[in-house]
Amino acid sequence: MKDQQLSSARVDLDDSILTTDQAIPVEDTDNSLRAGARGPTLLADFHLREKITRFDHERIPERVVHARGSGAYGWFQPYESLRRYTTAHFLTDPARRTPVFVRFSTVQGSRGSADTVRDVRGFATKFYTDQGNFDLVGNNMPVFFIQDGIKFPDFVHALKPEPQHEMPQGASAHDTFWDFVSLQPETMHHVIWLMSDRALPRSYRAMQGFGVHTFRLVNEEGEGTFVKFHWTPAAGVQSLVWDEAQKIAGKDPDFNRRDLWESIAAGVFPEYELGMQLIPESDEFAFDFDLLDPTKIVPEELVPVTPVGRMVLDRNPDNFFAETEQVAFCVGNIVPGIDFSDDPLMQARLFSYLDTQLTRLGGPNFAQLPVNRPVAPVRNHQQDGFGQQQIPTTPANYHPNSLADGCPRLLGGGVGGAGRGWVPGPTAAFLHYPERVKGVAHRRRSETFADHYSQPTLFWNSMSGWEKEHIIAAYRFELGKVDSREIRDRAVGQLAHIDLDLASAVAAGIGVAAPEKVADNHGRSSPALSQSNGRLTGSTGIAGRKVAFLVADGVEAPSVTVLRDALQERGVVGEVLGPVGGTVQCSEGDQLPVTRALPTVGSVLYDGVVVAGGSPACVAALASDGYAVHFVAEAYKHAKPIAALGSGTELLLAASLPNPNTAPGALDGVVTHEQPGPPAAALVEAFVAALAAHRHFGRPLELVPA
Ligand code: HDD
Repeated sequence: MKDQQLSSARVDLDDSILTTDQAIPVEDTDNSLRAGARGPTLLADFHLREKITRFDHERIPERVVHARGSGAYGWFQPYESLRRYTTAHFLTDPARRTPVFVRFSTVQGSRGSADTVRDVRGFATKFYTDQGNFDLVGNNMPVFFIQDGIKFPDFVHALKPEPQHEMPQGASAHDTFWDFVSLQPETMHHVIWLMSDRALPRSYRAMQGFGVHTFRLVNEEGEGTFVKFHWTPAAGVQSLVWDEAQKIAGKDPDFNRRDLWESIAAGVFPEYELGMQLIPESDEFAFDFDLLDPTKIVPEELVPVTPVGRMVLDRNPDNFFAETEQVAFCVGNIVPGIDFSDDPLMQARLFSYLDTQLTRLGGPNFAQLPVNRPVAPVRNHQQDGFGQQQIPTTPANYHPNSLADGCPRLLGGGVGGAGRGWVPGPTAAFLHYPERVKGVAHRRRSETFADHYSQPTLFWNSMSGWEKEHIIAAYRFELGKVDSREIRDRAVGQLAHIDLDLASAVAAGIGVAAPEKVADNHGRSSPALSQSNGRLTGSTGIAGRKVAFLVADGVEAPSVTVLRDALQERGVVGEVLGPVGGTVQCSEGDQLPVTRALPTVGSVLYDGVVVAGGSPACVAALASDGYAVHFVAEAYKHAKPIAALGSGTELLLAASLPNPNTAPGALDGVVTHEQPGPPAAALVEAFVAALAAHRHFGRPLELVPA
């Protein structure tokens, strides 16, 4: 190989020396070459020209959707062999760990937009399998807005910032989005998911992922089984509340990105279970919806999710651009043993992803970039193009050939094998599932795709009281930002097909007339869809959560350290917040380091708050500090766990929390320990349990000012 010869000729000078791209050592990179100290700059300065040219060309086009993202490496391992269903090695060998790269993203905003906007989250996984790359390019919601890919440009144009002024950024709360969706009722199911708290994940570690489409698994006998892919986070599914999400967008626009990065750096590895809903081909028409329709779920009560394996993300990328930005997912990247179904949305995606990478990454050789490179060897007759990284040496760049001894040859020998029908066997080349296809060519949608409302109603019926309240508030917020009265009316008219109470509640909040009844609610529900039913609380406890300890001069050190150590043992990060940075004076005489000053943070950046006990001066200082009082009141309003120790309980009074004697539920998720000194073991356990529950919506939150 020529490139091996070249690399053996390489000279390794001191590798700390700054060089040009041509490896010429540089003597000065701070001053351009000038004729005299105050004279003109000379064109001969090749270092200046190269440096500026490289800078001018640093940006590549951002993704047309999902521009804002963060990624991580890890591995996937199946629990046991799925050989009964598939020949894909990464699913059939329980001893094998397959490397993965995952990129999480928002959809609407550009690369610099905030993380915590109301949006769908992308959940794209590249499996580097020994049979080639498999890209499972999914979202954190199990359905999609449209049924046919030909509508994607219309949908995305309507969703993105409006063309005349490029507003709003990272938000669907504007006229064009609601204009489109209210005219296109197939969007209603995904829109109600978007209005739910699923659109506000607390962390990428704490959200589900879905392949959305129905795929096919294919086994050694060539038998197909329909499959829906599910990722379930071991940390449980947790969401922010809307007020909090908006504030975080200002206080820390990188909130989800930072959480992913810091968790992995701290060894709290995001973990997900892969599950499958497996449906025999014979059941293709067993449902009252079409399996090929991507606006539908298969309710778990009809087909349970079978856990099949585990994915752990344990390594941050070294360089954001080289890896997270240049990663190129293509839904057409598929391995033997998995195949597509005829979902018309998927068919358009098969074209779109490869096409988009050509523009984004500047040509056809993007699969040679390190993050995209398969771990399995690549051999073919592709050649040339922008950015070719390899130096092919074969004299025969075509097939068939005799000059290169027929290489690379087809698996199965080419005769009677590949291309001639199904060749059974675990090492077979990729063969498309031999589906029988018959039909008239026409631009029509199947009538089995026509019911746009039953499943949004199913979703609505499955929500708990607080989830419904949040959904109504979200519709009110979004439609409240829509200027056109006609669009608001039409959107409410669509909601009336889902549920009259929902439509009436939204109408009352946005100043449009209550809608007429147009349909009966079918009354069915799918409990698995609710975030509050305990099924999605996860298995890895509270690791990775963040708790604030509020302190001032006079604090009793053990009232911080005992609880903080207990939380740290469970992987929780405890930060000490004081009125100013530096340290606070403890009542015992020592200094306690302050992690951050209160004015630089906010309760929205934490999962829970502990008010430490201390001297009367300590609690007086906190109670007269507007930041501390607001911190506690806001954490309470956002239904977060609160612990108050010793005299710290007085800060709860200063924050005007509802009175437990008159307001039932006022102490939901609030634990107190009135005695001075370190917290008792029972308080520690009670606070850990309150943190594990994540939010406490049993509180009378309507009594707390916004
Ligand atoms: Fe898409 C990116 C998910 C429908 C066209 N899509 C993209 C990403 C995710 C999804 C997670 C970001 C991947 C990354 O991190 O780089 N898209 C989905 C899901 C869909 C879906 C779950 C429906 C089930 N997408 C869809 C359709 C089309 C596209 C119907 C076009 C016909 N999507 C694209 C794209 C993007 C993309 C334009 C933008 C950048 C890229 O591909 O690499 O090709």
